Amino acid sequence: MPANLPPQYYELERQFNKESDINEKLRLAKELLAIMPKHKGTDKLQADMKAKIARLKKEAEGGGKKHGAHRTDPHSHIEREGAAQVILIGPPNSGKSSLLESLTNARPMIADYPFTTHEPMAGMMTFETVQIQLIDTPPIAEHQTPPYLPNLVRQADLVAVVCDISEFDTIDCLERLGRFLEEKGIILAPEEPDKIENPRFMYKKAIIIAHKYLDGDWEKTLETVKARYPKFRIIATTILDDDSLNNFKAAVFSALGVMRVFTKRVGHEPEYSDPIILPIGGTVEDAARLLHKDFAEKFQFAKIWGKGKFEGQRVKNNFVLTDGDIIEFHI
Ligand SMILES: Nc1nc2c(ncn2[C@@H]2O[C@H](COP(=O)(O)OP(=O)(O)O)[C@@H](O)[C@H]2O)c(=O)[nH]1
Ligand SMILES: [Mg+2]
Repeated sequence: MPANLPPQYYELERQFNKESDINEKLRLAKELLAIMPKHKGTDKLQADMKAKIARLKKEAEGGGKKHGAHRTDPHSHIEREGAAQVILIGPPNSGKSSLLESLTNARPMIADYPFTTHEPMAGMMTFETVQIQLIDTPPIAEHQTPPYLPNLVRQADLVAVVCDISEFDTIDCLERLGRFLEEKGIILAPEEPDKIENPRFMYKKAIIIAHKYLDGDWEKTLETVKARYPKFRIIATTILDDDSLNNFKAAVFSALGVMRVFTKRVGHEPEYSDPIILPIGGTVEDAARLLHKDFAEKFQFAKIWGKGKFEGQRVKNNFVLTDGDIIEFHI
């Protein structure tokens, strides 16, 4: 009985055979199984693919390594620190490392020639007492992109695409980058969709950093970028202007879709230096759970101070918080 596989199966299989990163290979194997038509003619293929997936899973977890091949690259995961992880990606020389250096305590290599950055590097950026992790990466460029890069993009909470608007080929660079990620199953989007239309793709929220503004023919290029990507948040930055760097921080915070809630103990001032960070729309109970996993069951009620509330208003678990609220738990 013929297998009758759809054309995209063969395309995906080609990618699967080429791929050397173990986690990416595992993902592609799962996709291959998912799009395989399920009937008698594919019984054997399905069984083979399930066996492959089991083997790859073992390898990815570090066991069952064969011939020393397909080892997971140590760069394919960076431990998240702070409230969120934001990855800076872009073509060579666009200014990713310079942004990391200007915005965090990290000290990456910076030079006016491409491919200075060989490894990802993380640093912590502070926005109004919120700690956000930034990751600088090697460039995305034809045949030179490190195989672990798509994995890092998948794991990040937000993608900041850094392009150089003092150059003439900004749009080409952005389009190439989009195509590269799409081939790896990632679609950069201005917002993550509520409903996934095609499970083959992972949608990642992204903002565009129009870097090196005030240089070259930047005004014209910025307009072109805005016209080409009308739905995306676009922030013009240069390391030479602190206001633009502050705009970057504010835009990242806003794009993350999170809010800060400050806690206070009864009879004490609020603790402004260490807010609880939770998704917009989060409730009193969510905040309690983030404070400690058992805490949500323990407290009787909470009091809230903030915009549009009575001072010290008494609220229940399901009360929806807003950015900047102060909360006092009563046990
Ligand atoms: N004019 C200008 N040059 C910049 C700016 N940011 C970085 N550069 C320069 O651009 C070059 C590439 O920077 P780098 O951070 O290494 O880019 P990366 O390859 O994307 O990491 C270096 O010569 C930097 O000094 C900026 O805001 N304005
Ligand atoms: Mg660099």
